[in-house]
Amino acid sequence: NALSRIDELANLDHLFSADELAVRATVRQVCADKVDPYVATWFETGQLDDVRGLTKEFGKLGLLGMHLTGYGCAGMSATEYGLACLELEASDSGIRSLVSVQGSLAMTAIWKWGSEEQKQQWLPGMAAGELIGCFGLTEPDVGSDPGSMRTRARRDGADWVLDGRKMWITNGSVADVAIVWAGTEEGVRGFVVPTDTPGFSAPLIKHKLSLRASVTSELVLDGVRLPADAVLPEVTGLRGPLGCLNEARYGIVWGALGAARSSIEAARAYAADRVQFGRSIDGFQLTQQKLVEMTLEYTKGVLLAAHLGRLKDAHLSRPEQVSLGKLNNVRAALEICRTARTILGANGISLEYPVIRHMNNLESVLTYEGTVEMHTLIVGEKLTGQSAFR
Ligand code: TGC
Ligand code: FAD
Repeated sequence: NALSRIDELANLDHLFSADELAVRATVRQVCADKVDPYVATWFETGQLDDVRGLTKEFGKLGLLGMHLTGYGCAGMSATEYGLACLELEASDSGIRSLVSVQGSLAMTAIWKWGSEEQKQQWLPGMAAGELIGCFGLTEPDVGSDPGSMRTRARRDGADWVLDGRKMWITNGSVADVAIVWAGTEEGVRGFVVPTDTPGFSAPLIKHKLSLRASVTSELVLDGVRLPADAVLPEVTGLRGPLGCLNEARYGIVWGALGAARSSIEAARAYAADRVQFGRSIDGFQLTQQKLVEMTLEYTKGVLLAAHLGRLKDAHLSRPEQVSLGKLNNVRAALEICRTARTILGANGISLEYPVIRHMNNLESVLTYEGTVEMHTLIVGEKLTGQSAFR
C-alpha cells in the first residue's frame, strides 16, 4: 500500500486551496500533453522543436506573466504562480526557464518600470505567447557583480545608442524583444529593444551540458540606435533589474522542487521494479533511507516555498527571504537528484529516465538568478549587518 505520490506522505495538498490545486492540475496536464513526451529528445538534440507554439499554449492558459495584473495577464496569486513553476520544472528546468524569463523578468520589467505606452505595446502579445522576451543583465566579464557592467547607452540627440555584449541570455535567439540593462551617465537603465533593430544580434550558445531544452544566447549590441522612449522610465540604478530578479528567484524556490519530485518518483518506481539479490531494491534498508531522506528534504522545501508564497501574497515578502528559499531549495533539489541517480544505478545516467537531465539542469539553476554564494552573502548580510561582497 505505497503512496501514489510523495506529496501524500505529509499531506502537502492540505497547504493549498481548491483553486490553487486546480491551477496546478491545469499546468500538470499541459506539461503531460505538450512537454513530457518530447522533452528528453529536446534535451538530447539541444533543440526545442517549436518554442513559439509552446509559448502560445502556455499563453492560452494564462501562464505567462501569470501573477501580473492587466494587459492580458491572468492576475493569479504568488502561490498559484509557484505551483505552476513546480509543475513546469517537474517536466524540465528549461521549460520553467522559458516561462520565468518571459513572465518574471521581461514582462515584469515592463510592467513594473515601463511607461503606459510600453505596457500597451508589449504586454498583451507577451501574455498571449505571441511575442517572446528575454532579459539581458549578465555579460561575458560580469555576472555576480552587475554593478560593473560594461554595456553602455549614450545619448545621441534624442536617441539612445547601445554598445556592448550580454552573455548567457535565456530565450535570446528566439526573442522579439530584449530588456537590456546598460550603464548611462545617470546610472544603470533598462531599455526595451526590439530584436529586429539594426546592430542587434543574438547568436546561440552551443556546447551546453545543462539546460539543453532551453535557448541560451549571447546578445551583441553594436551601435543599436533606439528612440528616446525606449528607456524604461520608472527606474534608474541596480534596483531596476534586481527588483525583477526577486520575482524570478521566487519562482525557482518552487520550480527546483519539481525537478526533485520527478527524480524521487522515478527512483521510487525504479526501486520497486529492480530486483537484486533476490528482492526488489526498495526492500533494502539503505535504499529506503535514501527514499526517506529525499522525501524529507522535498517536504521541507515545499513547506518553505508555501510559507514564502503566503508571505508574498500578503505583500510581506522580502528579498533575503527569497534568497533563503532559493539557496535551500535548489541545493536540496540537486542533492535529491544525485541521490535518486544512485538508486537507478547505470540506468541513472541514461536519458531514458528523467533524473540525470534534472540533475544536469539544476547545475545551471544553482548558478543563475544569483549563485549559492551570492544568496549566502545576502542572507549573511541580513544576519550580521555586514556586507561581505567586497
Ligand atoms: P547593492 O549596493 O546591494 O544594491 C544596489 C541597489 O539595488 C537595490 N537592491 C535590490 N532591490 C530590489 N531587490 C533586491 N533583491 C535588491 N538587492 C539590492 C539596493 O537597495 C540598491 O538600491 P539603491 O536605490 O540604494 O541604489 O548592490 P551590489 O552591487 O552590492 O550587488 C548586490 C548583489 C551582489 C546581491 C546583487 O548584485 C546580486 O544579486 N548579484 C547576482 C546577480 C544575478 O542574480 N544575476 C542574475 C541574472 S538574470 C538570470 O540569471 C536569469 S536566469 C533565468 C532563467 O533562465 O530562469
Ligand atoms: P561569476 O560571477 O564570475 O562567479 C564565479 C564564481 O565566483 C561563483 O561561484 C560565484 O559565486 C563566485 N563569486 C563571485 N563573487 C563572489 C564573492 N563576492 N564572494 C564569494 N564568491 C563569489 N543572465 C541573464 O542576465 N539573463 C538570463 O536570461 C540568463 N540566463 C542564464 C541561463 C543559463 C543556462 C545560465 C547558466 C546562466 C544564465 N544567466 C543569465 C547568467 C547567470 O545569471 C550568471 O551565470 C550568474 O549570475 C553568475 O555569473 P557568472 O557565471 O559570471 O559567475
